[in-house]
Amino acid sequence: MLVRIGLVGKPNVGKSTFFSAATLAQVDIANYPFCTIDPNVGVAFVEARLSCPCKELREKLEADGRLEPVAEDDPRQGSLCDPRTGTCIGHRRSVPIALVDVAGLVPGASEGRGRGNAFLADLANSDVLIQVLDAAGTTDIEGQFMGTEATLEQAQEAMQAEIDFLQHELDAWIGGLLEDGWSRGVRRVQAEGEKGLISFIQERLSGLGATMNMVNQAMLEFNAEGESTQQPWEWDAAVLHRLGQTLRGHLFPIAYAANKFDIAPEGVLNGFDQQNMVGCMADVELALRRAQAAELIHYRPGASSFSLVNDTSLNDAQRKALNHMGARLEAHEGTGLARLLDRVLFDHLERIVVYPVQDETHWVDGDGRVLPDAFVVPAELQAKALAYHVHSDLGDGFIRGVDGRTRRVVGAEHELQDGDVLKIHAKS
Ligand SMILES: Nc1nc2c(ncn2[C@@H]2O[C@H](COP(=O)(O)OP(=O)(O)OP(=O)(O)O)[C@@H](O)[C@H]2O)c(=O)[nH]1
Ligand SMILES: [Mg+2]
Repeated sequence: MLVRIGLVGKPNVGKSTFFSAATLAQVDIANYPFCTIDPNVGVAFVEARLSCPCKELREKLEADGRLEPVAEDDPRQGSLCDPRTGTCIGHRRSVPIALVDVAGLVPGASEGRGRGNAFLADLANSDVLIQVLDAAGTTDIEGQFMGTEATLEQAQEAMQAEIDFLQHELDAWIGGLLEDGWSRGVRRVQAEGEKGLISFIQERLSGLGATMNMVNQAMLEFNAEGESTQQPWEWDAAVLHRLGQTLRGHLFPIAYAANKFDIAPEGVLNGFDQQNMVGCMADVELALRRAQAAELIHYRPGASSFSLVNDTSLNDAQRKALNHMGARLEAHEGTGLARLLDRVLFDHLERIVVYPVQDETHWVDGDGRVLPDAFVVPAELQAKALAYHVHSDLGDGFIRGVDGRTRRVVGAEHELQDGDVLKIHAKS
């Protein structure tokens, strides 16, 4: 199961542009609101933080004299692996994630405005949200162009308003689901105490992907805040709304793409939590990815420069456009998209990349493919749980694992680290 990232935000901020740039899927992009109606789902690739283990394989083979050093013109720049999905070039291994581009959200969606609850349902199964913001401040809260340039202050205020309104919509949505039949439902489980309450809430919110663990965490936080001295079945709408707010933080962690950064006022990110927000130029990324796909340029997503494949094959307009983008790319050290996805996947969601193999010596599968799989899994996943990720039979029959580097035998509960190579032995 791929990690699922939902792109949300008000209309016309560049969600579809971001989606299209990251997935290279063809979708509708237009400078008017509600261009996207049905959600687009696609696969994007994120570069693993650590080098692919095929780097170590190569080093060993070279040291043993069994392999020549990398040739200048090697298109794979030395990579030896054979990825089933994604690519590996210069030992930079890419791993897949699912991106969901949804319709623009307008204030009042939780009461059914715009696409209303259908929109919210599109997001329900996302592991994390990226809210795309208009950092240029040129559109109003419903995505209409205002026809004027924003000052720094106006742009920042508009961004804050966008952040607040998404949170508000999510809170109202969750609060509404809790309110529905609350006192009756909670009374039913009151004999079971706190545990009954937690499972009741989890059931109410299971459609949003709520797990017992998430609800547990949220309740700990809610109780610590001392929000209510009443019994849960007496909680009124206001208390439930506050509970909804606390739950929202656990159900829908949000990172921010401050998009249209190319035309945003200087310093627009100042004052925002920049661990959680990255300036983005989705349309520049899209243009570069397309130019790359058309073999006009060499560009690696995330890079702060690109090179021309063949200068003479370009017309003047293309050359001019590429020069312009090159300058922006350099000034902003990349378009921001790859940086944001990297942070969301590895920092927010604390995922790691691990490499299951069938042969712990040569790091190949049964068909001799070198390091075919790079799995994105939660940090410290246990060896047996990884076996289940590979195949349920492998999990059921798990006997032991073998660390591909140390060759040490590891048990079912062995916790995996980023970049681990693991052989799994199972009863067949
Ligand atoms: N200047 C600038 N314009 C951008 C950027 N990204 C997107 N745009 C433009 O913003 C407009 C809206 O883009 P879309 O991707 O259709 O926006 P959306 O958020 O999907 O809109 P809806 O589907 O209507 O909600 C288009 O004209 C894009 O070309 C960017 O980084 N910089
Ligand atoms: Mg769209």
